[in-house]
Amino acid sequence: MAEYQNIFTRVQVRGPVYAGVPVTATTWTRSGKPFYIHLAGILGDAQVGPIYLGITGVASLICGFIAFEIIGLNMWASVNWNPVQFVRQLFWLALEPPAPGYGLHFPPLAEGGWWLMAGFFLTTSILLWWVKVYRRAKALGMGTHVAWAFAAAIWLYLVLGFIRPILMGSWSEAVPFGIFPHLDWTAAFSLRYGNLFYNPFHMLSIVFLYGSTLLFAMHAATVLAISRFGGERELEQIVDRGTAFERGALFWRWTMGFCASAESIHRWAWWFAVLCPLTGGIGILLTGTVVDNWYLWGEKHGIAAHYPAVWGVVTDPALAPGAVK
Ligand code: 07D
Ligand code: 07D
Repeated sequence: MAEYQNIFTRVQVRGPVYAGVPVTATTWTRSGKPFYIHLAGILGDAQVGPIYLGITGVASLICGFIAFEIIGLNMWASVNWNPVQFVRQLFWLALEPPAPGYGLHFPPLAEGGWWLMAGFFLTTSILLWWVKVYRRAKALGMGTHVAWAFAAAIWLYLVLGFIRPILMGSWSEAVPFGIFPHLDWTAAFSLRYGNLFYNPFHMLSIVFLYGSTLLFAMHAATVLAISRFGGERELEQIVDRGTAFERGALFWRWTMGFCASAESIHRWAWWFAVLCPLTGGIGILLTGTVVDNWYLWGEKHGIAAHYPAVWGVVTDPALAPGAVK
């Protein structure tokens, strides 16, 4: 029998539209009359809305919009307000942080001031969105797992653009806004600090990145494979015997001798996902502050080969007299 392995859902979930459980103890209420969209039902739940924007949600959207406008208008200005060039070169355009000479001072707007302002509004927007996520979870009587997972991503973001630049004493260390410019920054950062591959926290971050996709694939595949027995009703199946989940568990016990439980797999998935930016942030924080050159660090700790002695002692080229600081 042919298996259904399409990305689209098999079942259109449709009942009478409903607003969900009552919202208590809040100043805001839900907005929008819920309705059905067939396409939404192909991807997930067919009901759209109502949305709870809330005061923090609205404030976050406003700040996000301001940041987006500052970035976009600066990019547009950089091509002399030419709309065709703006669209054509969009992926290559940038709003760059201040030059090193400005340290942590506020530079003129056109020389990094706009970058600082955009960063301020983007960060405010992200933090307000975090508050919204946290408060909606509380209002629903849920755990705050989503908020803390989001916080792990925010940690890496803050290390990259705020905490590390402050420790280094210069905004110029931070990431520019721009699609390809931020990739150029990533490559340049790795080169400047002696190859990020030798940073053990970059290694750990990659472990959790790859591990997350592996766990996600195993979990999703298992649940889909047992959904014909009701496997997607995960929770009641954790303790019940003879369920779809027991079959899923048996599958893994038979294939590799050990299996997750319906609860444990989600704990593993959560931790793998969270540890990716958490360890990554530690790695970035140590770069340039504690370790100047990860290749030389690797040599010292026996994980990278020594250069042949014919060239004498190898020091970090970035620290050589006359090197551009
Ligand atoms: C699929 C959820 C949806 C999110 C999306 C991203 C924006 C940016 C641009 C206003 C998985 C929305 C994009 C809001 C709009 C402007 C100027 C999440 C999903 C669709 N990166 N990065 C991308 C960000 C860093 C790196 C893509 C953000 C670090 C590499 C996108 C941040 C380093 C590659 C993007 C950030 C780094 C990318 C797709 C913040 C090291 C790619 C992202 C806030 C970690 C890939 C052209 C994606 C690409 C890519 C956004 C930080 C490296 C534009 C918002 C500085 C090597 N990054 N990135 O799908 O195609 O994420 O680039 O820190 O190859 Mg990046
Ligand atoms: C960026 C968290 C912030 C995002 C937030 C979201 C919005 C969008 C959108 C409304 C991603 C805000 C959202 C604003 C609103 C809408 C639609 C998470 C972010 C808060 N690396 N590398 C990593 C690999 C190399 C470098 C991590 C692989 C080279 C640098 C990851 C390879 C050089 C940094 C990883 C590789 C280099 C990293 C990122 C292989 C370049 C980082 C984890 C196979 C030449 C970052 C410690 C993450 C880090 C990072 C993978 C190679 C540079 C595991 C697989 C050697 C500078 N690299 N890398 O979750 O933490 O990011 O490093 O070659 O800063 Mg790397």
